[in-house]
Amino acid sequence: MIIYNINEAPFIKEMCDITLKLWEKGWAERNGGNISYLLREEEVAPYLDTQKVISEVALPMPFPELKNKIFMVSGSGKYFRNVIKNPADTLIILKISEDGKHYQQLWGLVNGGCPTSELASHLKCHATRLKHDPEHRVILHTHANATIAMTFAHDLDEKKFSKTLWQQITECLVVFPEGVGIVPWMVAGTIDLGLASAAKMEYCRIVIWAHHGIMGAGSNFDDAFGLVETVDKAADIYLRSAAVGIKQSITSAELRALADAFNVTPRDGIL
Ligand code: 2HA
Ligand code: ZN
Repeated sequence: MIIYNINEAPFIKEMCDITLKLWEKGWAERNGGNISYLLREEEVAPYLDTQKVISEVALPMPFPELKNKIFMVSGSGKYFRNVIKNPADTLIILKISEDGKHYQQLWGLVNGGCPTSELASHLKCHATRLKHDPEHRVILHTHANATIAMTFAHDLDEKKFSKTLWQQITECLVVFPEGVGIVPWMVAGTIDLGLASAAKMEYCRIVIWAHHGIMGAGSNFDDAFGLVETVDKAADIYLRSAAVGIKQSITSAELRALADAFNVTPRDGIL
């Protein structure tokens, strides 16, 4: 039974908050970026009749592992800075059908439209992260400035890239000991980009799309956003120091000592 106004729902407020923050960071120009948030039936039910399907649309590929799961997703072409002004116009709540081949619209996109063009990437990444982490819930893609810039200036070998990031701020290794995944430049919005990203998410929660942006995964928005902002800050420091000339750095031995002290295991083959 619906008892509350959905605009008051914590998950809507969280989405409004994060989209505005991403825009304020300068990482979500125009319609740049997209987010999807796995919702639990019991948190949606007080606000929405989850059995009432507005429309059913074929997915670009089947996702049987996500059947009956409910996601809130940003709309294609929608601007992050406008989400807070009109969540029902800019977001959609959808459910994956029993056969995993369709999404069922339950709410949102009241003025028409469809979920993000990167839906295949989001769903594939959710499916992959859920295999590794039952608490996983958020996939966030944004056009983080320094991260994008670093993909022009640094070798794209992801092990070298990860090590450079770890060397920028002492705590990076502790925040993302698995390092980052990197996919080469690919056409945006394609299934291939989704499959390549999800393959990286088998072993890390951050995937950098060369010359495009970053994808972060997490159990909540703080978690996913925290990862992305840590990577982007490290990239920013790298660019600043590289611009004036790097004279010294944190060594591999120092990073190993840090890993021991914080009881984290750096991804093999990086240090
Ligand atoms: O939504 O960021 O990658 C626009 C994009 C596509
Ligand atoms: Zn993008």
